[in-house]
Amino acid sequence: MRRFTWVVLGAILLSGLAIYSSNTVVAQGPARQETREAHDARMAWWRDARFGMFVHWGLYSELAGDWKEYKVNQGGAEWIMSYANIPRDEYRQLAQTFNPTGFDAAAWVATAKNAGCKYIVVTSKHHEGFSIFDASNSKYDIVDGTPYQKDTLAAIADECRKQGIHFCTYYSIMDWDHPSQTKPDNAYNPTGVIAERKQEYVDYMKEHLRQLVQDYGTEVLWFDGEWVDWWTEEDAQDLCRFLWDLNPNLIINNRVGKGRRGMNGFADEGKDQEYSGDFGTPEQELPAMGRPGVDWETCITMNTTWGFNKNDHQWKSRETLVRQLVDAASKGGNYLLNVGPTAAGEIPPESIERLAAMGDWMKIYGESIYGTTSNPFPETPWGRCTVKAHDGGTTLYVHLFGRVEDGKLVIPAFLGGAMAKSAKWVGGDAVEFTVLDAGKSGTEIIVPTELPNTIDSVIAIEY
Ligand code: JFZ
Repeated sequence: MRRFTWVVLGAILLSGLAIYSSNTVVAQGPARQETREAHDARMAWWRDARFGMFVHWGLYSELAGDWKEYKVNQGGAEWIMSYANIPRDEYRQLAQTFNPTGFDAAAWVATAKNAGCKYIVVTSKHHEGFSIFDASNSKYDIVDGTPYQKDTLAAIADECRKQGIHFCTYYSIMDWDHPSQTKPDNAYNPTGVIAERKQEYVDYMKEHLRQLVQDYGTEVLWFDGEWVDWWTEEDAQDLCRFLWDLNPNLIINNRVGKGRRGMNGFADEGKDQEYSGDFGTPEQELPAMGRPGVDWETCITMNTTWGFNKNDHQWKSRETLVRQLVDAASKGGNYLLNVGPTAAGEIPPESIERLAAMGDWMKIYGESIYGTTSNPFPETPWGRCTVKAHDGGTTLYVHLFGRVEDGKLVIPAFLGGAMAKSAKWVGGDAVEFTVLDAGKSGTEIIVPTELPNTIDSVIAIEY
């Protein structure tokens, strides 16, 4: 009997230790205690994906940058309600003519998929307050408030599942339409809240979000507009608990909470884990480097606007876009590239062309992006590096953005001086290489002056 008791006590003690040691709290904020292992499992598909398509689409798409005399020449055309100070009642009229007869969910999803995107993030409700899904508690939505009457978000969600791409939604906490929200005199940002009506609005949001999670099956909730003064970190934690009760696998960005400090998208150095959210959200910039242990995704526009703007012709080149994606991956982050469809429901041709070009590149070089981890070297003068560990060893992807001087490239020692076993162009032939000092001094690669790809040529070195 005594022996048995000791065995039981020992077992309890050991399992307690095991739980304690694996019970690292990771970067999803105080609302959730999660072991490193469980957290990694929840984030796995998203980390492997590396490339997503952002869609900004709402009533602002109809204005396309113009309201009477007012013109948005640069920047977010989806802000026109605030910029031009359009009264709520007048803005609401836009719903009556919102009729995207050219909308084709299958085409949108195929465009993303052919570009190499593994997920889509669609605005379900932007700051304007109009829902492009069938909101159960509002008539100001695409089904009940427009001549179109069809649920575009449901169609996109279905197509995503059909075509095998992850369906995710954007949701704005700031709302320029809801009667609980007070408007400052000059414009709508940031709205205040009538104190006695805050709970009513939070419940209103929660019902939207419940629908997005349970009825539409969103896999990521991409919050925004969290900078309104009345929204607190405690509110965010309550909301996260509510959402994770509905779906424990849900991934939530850090704009749900109050940690983010401006466009760099992170909390103050070392503080990310003290705030809600699974990943940091830099906007319109590639961070100089990643943050160890903190997931992140940068969102970028192809011209200067998120919502469609017919006045905006400042398109980034294909080369810039591909290299930004490579840059993000090399720093351990995701790249979320935006399109702003027209009121007719069409993705602009300039965006289609660029996504197609990215797809051409990704079809050959995708293996150097998906499922990779960040660059291991302090400097990469030739371009960028990504890494992929696999069963037989480790692949180092050397991304060349341009010609290599003297045609010789020395890759520094890797994995503590491992020997390179082989080297080849991704999508091509073997590459000549010399292992220096049995790997302790790295690997020398002979690079021809003509590179196989003008945007980014990639050499895969096996270790
Ligand atoms: C926000 C939105 O306002 C914008 O319309 C778009 O949806 C974008 C993806 O997100 O833009 C922001 C958010 C925060 C800052 C700047 C722009 N900020 O903190 O400086």
